[in-house]
Amino acid sequence: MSMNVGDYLLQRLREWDVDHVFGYSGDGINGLMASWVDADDPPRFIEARHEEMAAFEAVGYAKFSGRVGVCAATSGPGAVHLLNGLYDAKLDHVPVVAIIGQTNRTAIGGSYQQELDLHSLYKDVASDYVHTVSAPEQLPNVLDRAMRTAMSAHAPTAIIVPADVQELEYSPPQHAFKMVPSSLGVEFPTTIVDEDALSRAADVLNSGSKLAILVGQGARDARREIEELAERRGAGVAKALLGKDVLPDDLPYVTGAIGLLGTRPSYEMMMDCDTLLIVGSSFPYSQFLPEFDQARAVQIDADAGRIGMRYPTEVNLVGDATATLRALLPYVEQNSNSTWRNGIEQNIESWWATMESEAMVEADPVNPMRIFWELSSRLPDDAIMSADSGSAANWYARHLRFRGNMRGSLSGTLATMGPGVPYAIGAKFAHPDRPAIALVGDGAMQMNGLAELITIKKYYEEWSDPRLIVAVLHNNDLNQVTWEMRAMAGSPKFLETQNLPDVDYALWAKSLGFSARTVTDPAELGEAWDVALAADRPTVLDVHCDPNLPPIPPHATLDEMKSAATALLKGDADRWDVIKQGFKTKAQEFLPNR
Ligand SMILES: Cc1ncc(C[n+]2csc(CCOP(=O)(O)OP(=O)(O)O)c2C)c(N)n1
Repeated sequence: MSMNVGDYLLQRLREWDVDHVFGYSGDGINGLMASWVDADDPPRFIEARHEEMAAFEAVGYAKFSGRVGVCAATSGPGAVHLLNGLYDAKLDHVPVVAIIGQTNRTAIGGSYQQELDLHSLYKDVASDYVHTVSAPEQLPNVLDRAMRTAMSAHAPTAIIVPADVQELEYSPPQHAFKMVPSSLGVEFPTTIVDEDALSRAADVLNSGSKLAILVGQGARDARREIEELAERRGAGVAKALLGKDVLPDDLPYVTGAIGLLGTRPSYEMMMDCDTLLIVGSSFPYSQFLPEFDQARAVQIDADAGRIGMRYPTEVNLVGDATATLRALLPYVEQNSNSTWRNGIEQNIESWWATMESEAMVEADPVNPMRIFWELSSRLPDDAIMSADSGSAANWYARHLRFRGNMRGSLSGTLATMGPGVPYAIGAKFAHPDRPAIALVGDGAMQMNGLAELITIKKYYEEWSDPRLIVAVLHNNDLNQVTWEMRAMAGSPKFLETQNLPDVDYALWAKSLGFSARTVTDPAELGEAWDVALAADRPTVLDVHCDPNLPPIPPHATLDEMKSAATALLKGDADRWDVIKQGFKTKAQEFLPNR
């Protein structure tokens, strides 16, 4: 039976085990969609409300499944809309393949309708691989390379298929001149450096008595090995934001997040350690790592191009995190001195007590930290969390205690607003049997989340576990930036840019048939979470929370404090509430519960 290029493209995706393609229609991909009409799933076409959301869903799917995310969009505007989601993939090193339409070959170069120079447009975002299929014989190779390159470079790649090419009869590459054959699949090596390098690395780690370990998303499969190393050396472990789910927070030596959104125990551990091991992280803020001459350091990373550039490390081991740690462990000596480790454990214990007191500080009406605190103890062991960029990212990083097999992610490097809800949708397609929870500011909700609730409505009945909870931090403020302006620019809140129009998020959710609840009393929060976690459908929790609690890091510099004070003196509309709430919150760090 003859097949056209669109049919073959779907067949090839199926052969690559692609289950879902997140996208949006348009005549640039009409041929492909026509093929979908007759094709059996997989792959299933999942339609978002906007191509940027489709790209975020592909990124969320890839992050939570460990597989390649695939998205599709029409030429011109559809291709433009995908870009922010693809940049999110690029910066967080996530494998995503974008399939994009283009005007017919006969019109290319003719300033035709919806014709853009897609190669120039995608040159940066898909710098690892972007090509146009202009003849059917090219297709297997271009698609297969896009898949393999996305996997090996952990990056977005793109294939452009003009609309008329999608409808051409497919003919495979011949055993002939100027033909490029192709093949499916790829097996990656497990790289480990040689014994001499392992022994040099171990010498560094064995030389100190105060080891700090920093893990990132590249250490995800190495949980057991990191635990063993930390136990043997009496070390503490801090987690970069994208590595929050690498180790559970109930291990007594896990200090939690690091950096601007980080914890005090992580900060203090880095300031006091004498040896440092970085595994699978490219955490960029060196001011949160030890002073450059303070610690002897080793780094393990799969990518030689990104190792040794965040700290003056003595030994850089390029290799798979799990295999390298396994090979390194026999060289690592037992540290019998437990003083360092005991100090870290005490810091962590009092830190969590402080977090609880901060979350319980009275606010007007709800303290946003309490949303996270009440959720934390109720989280099912298999929950998948997403957080949006905004104040939610701070509370996600600091207040959620991960246990069991919990997963979580956010836009770590692009730090774009908008992926909270679509990531959770991607998570549900990756794991329909697990609950997903999106923690999202009202600005992000107005930007993307409200529309994407419609996508949830379209699909949730297919998920074996229909729980997808969206918690909205309803503060009528673009709060994170309001605080950045105060703390960094010494500028008062600019009402014109920072205040948001009031929206009834629960009402909108109810109109879609979801379970929904508006929370204005902190005492109701626990029960609201219980009901949402027991629901037989998606839930929106619209929590009216106080914008005047500063998402100030526990180690805010004196300059930042002075800037914030100056901003308030300059006539910030919320100054008295800010002063009151800021003082009450900060005071918890110094109260006896520490
Ligand atoms: C696409 C995009 N636009 C703007 C920003 C800058 N920005 C970062 S956080 C933020 C405020 C987010 O407000 P909201 O979603 O309401 O959350 P809140 O901080 O108020 O909790 C803004 C404007 C961004 N990161 N991404």
